[in-house]
Amino acid sequence: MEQKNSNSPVNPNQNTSQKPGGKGNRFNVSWLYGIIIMILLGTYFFGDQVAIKNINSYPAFRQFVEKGYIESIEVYASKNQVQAVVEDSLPSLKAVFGESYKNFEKDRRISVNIPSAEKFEEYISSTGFANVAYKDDRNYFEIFLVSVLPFLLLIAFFVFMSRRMSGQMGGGGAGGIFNVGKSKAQLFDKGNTVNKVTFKDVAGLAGAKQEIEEIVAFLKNPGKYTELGGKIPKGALLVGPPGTGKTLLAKAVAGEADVPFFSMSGSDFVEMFVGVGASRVRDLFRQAKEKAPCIIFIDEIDAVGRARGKNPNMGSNDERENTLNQLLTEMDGFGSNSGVIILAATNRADILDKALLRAGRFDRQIHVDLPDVHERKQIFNVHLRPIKINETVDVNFLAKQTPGFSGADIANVCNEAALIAARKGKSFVEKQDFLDAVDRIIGGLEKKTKIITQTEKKSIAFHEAGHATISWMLEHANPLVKVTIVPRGEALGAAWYLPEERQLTIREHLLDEMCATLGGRAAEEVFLNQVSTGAINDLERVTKRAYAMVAYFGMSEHLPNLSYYDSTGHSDYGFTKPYSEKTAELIDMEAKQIVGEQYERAKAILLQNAEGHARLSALLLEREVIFSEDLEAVFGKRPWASRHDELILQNGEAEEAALAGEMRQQLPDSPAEGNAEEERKNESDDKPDDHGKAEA
Ligand code: NHX
Ligand code: ZN
Repeated sequence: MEQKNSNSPVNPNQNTSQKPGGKGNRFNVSWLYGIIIMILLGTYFFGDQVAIKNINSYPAFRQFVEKGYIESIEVYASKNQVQAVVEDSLPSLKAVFGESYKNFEKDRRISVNIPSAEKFEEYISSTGFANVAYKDDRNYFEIFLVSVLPFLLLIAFFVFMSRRMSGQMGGGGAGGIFNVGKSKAQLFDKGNTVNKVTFKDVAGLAGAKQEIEEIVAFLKNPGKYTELGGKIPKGALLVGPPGTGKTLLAKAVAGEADVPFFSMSGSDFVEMFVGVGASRVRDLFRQAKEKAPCIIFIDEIDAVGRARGKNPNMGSNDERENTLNQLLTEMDGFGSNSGVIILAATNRADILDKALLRAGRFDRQIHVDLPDVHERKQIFNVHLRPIKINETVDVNFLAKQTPGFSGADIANVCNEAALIAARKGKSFVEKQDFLDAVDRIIGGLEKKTKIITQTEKKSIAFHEAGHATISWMLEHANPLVKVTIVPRGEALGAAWYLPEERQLTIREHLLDEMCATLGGRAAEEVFLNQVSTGAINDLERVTKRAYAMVAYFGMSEHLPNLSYYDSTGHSDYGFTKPYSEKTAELIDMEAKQIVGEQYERAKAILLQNAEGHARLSALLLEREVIFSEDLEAVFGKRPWASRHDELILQNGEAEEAALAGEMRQQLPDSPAEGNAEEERKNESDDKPDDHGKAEA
């Protein structure tokens, strides 16, 4: 299994932007309102239902009054009701409440309906009963509830909805269906210090940082450049694979230059309404010009910037093209000294419309590559800061174990390692947790519970041992780390390599790797006399490699030095291939021949090392995981120096010493600040900065 990118967008600094008046706040308030309303309603409906006995008969009540059982009376004219308190004496209580008088002893209230308030007044004054109170009991609360509350609720609902809509649209108060044409750009203003990112927060990316520092210089001091008649560049394109920190870099520019920062995604321009994209572009630039000097950042610009089709009737996307045209005009439209600089990020510069890339638009391309081993170390240092590690963790080792990982992947490794350690109940994150995290990210989840028969297990072990044997025997195959027959992700077993980060790949590398990849299937055939479907992934990779060698790299016998690779992206090829049918057949033949040769080679190597392969398989079946030390014990030391060894030879001991020095710094009790300081110094030592001199 080879190291590959899982492009997981995990960067602690990247996505922490918060809109003003964030969601959490509003939710609390609306909960509060809800609770208050519930309490009010509750007290209204259940509040005064304390035991009041209703006397259904008005004559009976008159009897009570006349017999002197009643202490006081309250008249509720609007309800045509009377409430009375019964005298606190046993005979009165018994007479009024009957046998259950004990329940009413505390609150001796009764109520009765009366024909009308006037009639009752007449009657009561005739009896001479004095303790009567007339209550104006028009229930204001009830009136309010019936007449005003519905309107209030309605209004509150509308306010809530419109606020929520504008919240979704980002700041600026734009929102609702009437504002589709407004730009959705999110504005990070100068004063915002909470999410401020500076170059210090960006580890690695030394080259890109240097180029982008120039843009900061333009923004900070435009006069210096314009005085000599130069023009400030309008835009820069950040190009690089996912997760390498393009957004982070753009934020750092804004943070360093201390200017407002408009951020939006290319797909934000597109909406279901026609013409919206173009008007959003216009609105964005209008807003930006008001805030100049400032930065506009458009993420994933390929969503709008893809090359416009040549055939206007077929396969073209009018809406997107209109948006792109508007973007092009806006970039041309304002003077270059207006102080708006546009940064855009993409992972595919080749498919962008050429008009976007010409001088005066995105005239600079800044390549943000996957980090090399040194940069990975710096990135690890950043992400390890919040993690409690112990002395078993060595940053250099981690950096070496993670070729092909992006910054986001490294952040993911650190987080995953912490989670694994926590699951095991450790108080520190250890080296093994990091290794497990790397394995998990490359290979997926371990599935120890998969049910596998002994025969299947044997096939798996033979297959993996085949990979291991051949990659050990071939000079240019990737160095092996370990071989496992523990199911993980989709695979039942895997041979783990540490790909060398070479800059150039020669034919021998390709062939040896293909041979090693075919070793699994070859071992099944040679030693078990059967083949399984399990090799599908191996075969897919080999086939693609073979076709690439023939059609792209010009490395085959009958089609030498011809490449049908198309880097322009104008693949009107889609249907028509750039070569004849005859060539197509030839490509097929050549690819078939290359794969066939390597398969035969793999079988031959396995037959020569049958004994070693058998020992490896047995070891695998016994232990499930074997490491390169075990292979060394079986086959003896590999006689070839790895690329890493070569680099160390080349650079002498200086590098090793430097690495050792930084290792010390990584111990948890050393202050993090000093650590970062040291790092920056090392960086500038490595790469003498000749641009800086010219500017000063
Ligand atoms: C299946 N899986 O699909 C079972 C569960 C030949 C011993 N019935 O070549 O595990 O057969 O050297 C990425 C990586 C599919 C994607 C591996 C998608 C493997 C792996 C099929 C070992 N190791 N094959 C290998 C394997 C399989 C598969 C993959 C993938 C086997 C082989 C998978
Ligand atoms: Zn395999």
